[in-house]
Parts: sequence; structure tokens; C-alpha cells
Amino acid sequence: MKKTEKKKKIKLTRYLKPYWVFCILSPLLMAGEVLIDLVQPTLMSEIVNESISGKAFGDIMPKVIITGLIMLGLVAVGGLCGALSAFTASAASEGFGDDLRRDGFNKVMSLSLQQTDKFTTGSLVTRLTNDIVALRDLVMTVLRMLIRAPMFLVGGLVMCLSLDVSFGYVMLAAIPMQLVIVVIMIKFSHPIYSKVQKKLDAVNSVVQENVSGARVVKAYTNEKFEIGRFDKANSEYRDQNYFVLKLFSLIMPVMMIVMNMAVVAIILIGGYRAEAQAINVGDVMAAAQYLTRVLFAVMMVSHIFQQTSRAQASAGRVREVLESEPVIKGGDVREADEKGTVRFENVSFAYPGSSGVDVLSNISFEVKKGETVAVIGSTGCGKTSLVSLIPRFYDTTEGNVYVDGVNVKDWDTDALRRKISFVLQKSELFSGTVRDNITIGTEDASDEEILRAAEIAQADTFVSKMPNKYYTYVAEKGTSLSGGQKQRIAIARGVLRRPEIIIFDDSTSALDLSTEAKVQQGIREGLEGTTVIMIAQRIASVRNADKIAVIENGSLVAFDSHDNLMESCDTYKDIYASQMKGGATNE
Ligand code: TTP
Ligand code: MG
Repeated sequence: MKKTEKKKKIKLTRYLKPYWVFCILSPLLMAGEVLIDLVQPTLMSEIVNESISGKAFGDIMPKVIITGLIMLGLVAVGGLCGALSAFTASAASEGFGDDLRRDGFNKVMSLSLQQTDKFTTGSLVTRLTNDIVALRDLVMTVLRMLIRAPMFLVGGLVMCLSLDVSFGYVMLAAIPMQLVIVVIMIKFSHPIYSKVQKKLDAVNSVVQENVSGARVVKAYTNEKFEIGRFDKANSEYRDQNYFVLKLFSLIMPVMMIVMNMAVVAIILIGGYRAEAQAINVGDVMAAAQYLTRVLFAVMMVSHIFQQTSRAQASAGRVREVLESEPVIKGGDVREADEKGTVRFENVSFAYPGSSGVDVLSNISFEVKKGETVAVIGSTGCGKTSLVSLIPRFYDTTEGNVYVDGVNVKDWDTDALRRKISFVLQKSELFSGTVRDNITIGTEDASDEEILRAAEIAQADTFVSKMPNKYYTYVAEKGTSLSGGQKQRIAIARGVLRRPEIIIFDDSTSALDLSTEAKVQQGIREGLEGTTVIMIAQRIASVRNADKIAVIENGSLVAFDSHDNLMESCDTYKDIYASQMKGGATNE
């Protein structure tokens, strides 16, 4: 519908704006350093010329000492300028990188699930770290080199030619040679950089998957295969990077050779000219120094280009993140008259990016405030997908979902999601204490409230036995807890919010039937008035619900109470019969 919307272009240079003072100061200070540096060879030549002038030692010394002191003083001032220039450039580039990373992270947080899935976690990590570092480095280089290089180039040329115009021939030969080398380098390295970053994405993805899936890998002793997968990604990354590095390691010596040959040429020409009394020996030395500065300037330019081409690849990747607009954008409704109602109206749904196969088709039903509605159906029939539409994790392809009588597309997304607690099928815990994990989204809860929520979720029974109770540290992803313990902490988190609507996606699957019954009773008593939508596999878990939605292959085949379904719904009767046979239902 809104696919034609124009993409916002983001200029990364705007991230330099807050640091504009530093961005001006740094090159200015650098200019000071360069100017002083350009004077040094001239002062040096004066000392040399004076020393070989044949005057008496006593006559030479005062001038040598004074010039030497001036040189020293200038070096000190130049050094100070250089240091301050480096400070200011770092302040600007670090600030730039920091702001960019923060905005990038905020953007990632705002994206819809389908978008983060598409980027892949590995790539998002590389983009927010490595790519931003490349951009920060470029800012640093540009601030430090952009003024230094042309000043050295022009200043060095002028000073050198002012000593003797015939040195111009050397320049005329050496500079184009250096430039050709620079152009060759840029031409070859530029296309490689975006490939290098892509390979790094792959490396990060493998590391990420294996660290978070370490248990599976170990359980299936699949380390060899995974190490192989890593080696492949890693060596591809190395090869791409290696190519660029080889190119540079070849080019540097070539540039140095050109430079040294040019110095030799200056000394040769200068030697002849000095013999002809056309120039002083000290001036020849100064000319050689100026020449090296000119050629260094060309090398600096090549360095800037190299970093620019690397940063260009990174800039594209960072901009891609910053410019993605969340596919799911909220409306502006923040309040409604109804509370705690959910209505599906002819809803069909296919996952974005899938080949358009409907996961849900034409589903309509209504949940009233305070009702408990269960959703049952065989694995993969679309239960999780169905409830994901309520907090608008995804948009329907047809039909509409209404919460509190308002279309979820019109709700402000935060306001909508604050009404709902969603206890996910796979309990996600974060590293931190038990308390931290329960209070996600309700950070200001009191100890009393937390305890009450934990009691309802039957979590207090085991948390109170832990060494530091609610302040016990939970390892990353809750690895230090059992599956059922994790589920109960996740339920406590959902309860603590005191939502209008609470959704349990098979959240009691790891609990034994008596604990599950206690949780359900706790919720009925503790969260009175809250609408409960509960996915479950076991009839025993759902039979007390006000209504049960029976899903089969993405369609709603019945929506009624347990007793009525036992009379009228064959699918439900089949599920019941199969579970009775297995003895899963405790009558
Ligand atoms: P689910 O809605 O996840 O099915 P379910 O919750 O009923 O299954 P279970 O009891 O095992 O939890 O999936 C329905 C279909 O949608 C299934 O064919 C897989 C597909 N699917 C996607 O394509 N992308 C997704 O992100 C998810 C969650 C499911
Ligand atoms: Mg599911």
C-alpha cells in the first residue's frame, strides 16, 4: 500500500555538525604545524651555508646558535599545534562514530521483525561496529590529512622551486609517476572493499549462530562441521583482505623507490649547480627535504583515497540501516473506550518474503473483556502466527485485527503493545538478575508487586530458594535455569505488567499439569478482568477456557466452549481422543 513511499536519504556528514568547531580547529592547527615544518629546511640550510662559508668559528657560532634556538622554538610550537590538532580530530571523529552507532542501534530497535530478519544479525553487528569504525577512521584521516597534503604539496613545490628552478624537472618526472601508482591502487582496491565487508558479515554470522546455539552443536557433536563452516567464511574473508593488503604492500616500496630516485636526482642536479656556484650546498639539502615533503603529500593523498574507498563501502551499508523505515508504522490512537477486547475480521496472513502461501486464511472471532480464550491445533497450524497479529508484530494480508475496538493499524504501536503482555513460546531471558528479567518493561515495579507476580506465576517457589533470591544472577539467555523455571519467570514478567490482554504462547508447556493448573488459577484470581488468550497443546490446559479456537491448517474450524466442542467439533474430538489414549489428560 505504502510501498511507493520515497526513501529518505541520509547524509552521514550531518553527524559531524555537532563537532563543527573541532572540524575547523583541527585543520587550522594542522596548518600551523605544516607551516612551521616548511620553514625548517630553510633554517637548516642557513646553518649549513653559514658553516661552510669559510668565516671564522667565532663569527659563525652566534648565528648558528640563534638559528638553532629558533628552530627548536618552532619545533615546540609545531609539536603543540600537531598535538592539539590530533586531540580535536579525535574528539570530532569519536563523537561522530558514537552518535552514528547510537542512531544505528536505535534504528535497529525500531525496525520491524521482517526487516531485522532480512539484514541478518551478523550483518547488523558488522554494520554497527566495523563499518562505523571505518567511517570514523576516515573522518580522522580527512581532518588530519586533507589540509596537510595540499599544503605540503604546494608549499614544498614553491619552496623547492624558489631555491632553484631546475629542480622542477625532477618534480615533473616524479609527481606523475606517483600519481599513476595512486590511480592504479584506487582502481583495484575500490571494488574489493564492499566484498571484504560482506565476507566479514558471514564470519560474524557463523560466530553468532554457534555461540548462541552452542548446546545444539555440542549435543550433536557437530563442532567439526561448524569449525569447517567458520574456516570457510574466515578464509574467504582473509583472501579478500589479503588481496588488498598485497596490493598496498607492493605499492608502498614502489613509491619509496620513486621518492629516493628523485632525491638522488636533486642531489645530482644540485651538485652540478653548486659547482657552478649557482646555488649553495645548504640549499641543495633543503631542496631535497622539500621534495620528500611533496612526494609524501602524494602518498598521503593515496592514503586518503584508500580510506575513502573503504569507507564508501561502509557508508553504503550504514546508510542502508539508517534509511530503512520501519515497515510497521503506528497510527495515532492512544486511547479507546473499550478495554481488553480482541476481534479478528476475515483475517488472512502470509509471512512477508515467503512465496505468498497463506499461513492463516479468513479467520474471524471475537474475545470479550475478561474472557479466557484458548487456541488449540496441531503443530505448525498457525497458532503463533495468529497471536503475533494482535500486538502487530506483522500486518495481515487481508482483513483486520481490532484491539479495544480500534484497528491495530490505527493504534500508536507503543500504546498498543503496552496493553498486551506476550509470553513467548520460547522464553527469552537476558543476562542480569531474576528481578531484572521479571521487570523488563515495568522497571518501576515495587518488591511487593514483583513478589505477587512471581507468586501468580508459581516462580516464587523456586526463586525464594535461590542463593540471592530475586537478586540471583541469571546467565545469558537464562542458561542457569531449567526450561520450566524460565517459563515461569517469563510468565511473571507478563503478569507484572498488569496488562489488559495477556497472551500465552504455549508458555506452560514445560510445566507439569499440577503446576500449570496452579498458574492458571493464579492468573484467574490475580489478574481478574484481564483478557487471557492462551495457546496450548493439551486439552487439559484449555478445557476451562470460556471459548476454545480450534485451528486446522490456518483455518478456524470451531470457536466454542469445551462442552459444546465435544459435541459438535470432530477435529476437537479427535484431539481429545488422541490425548485420552496417551493419558495426557488428567480428568
Ligand atoms: P506457527 O504459527 O509458528 O505455527 P504454530 O505456532 O501453530 O506451531 P507450534 O505449535 O509448533 O508452535 O507457524 C505456521 C506456519 O508459518 C509454519 O508453516 C511456519 C510458518 N512460519 C514462517 O514462515 N515464518 C515465521 O516466522 C513463523 C513463526 C512461522
Ligand atoms: Mg507456535
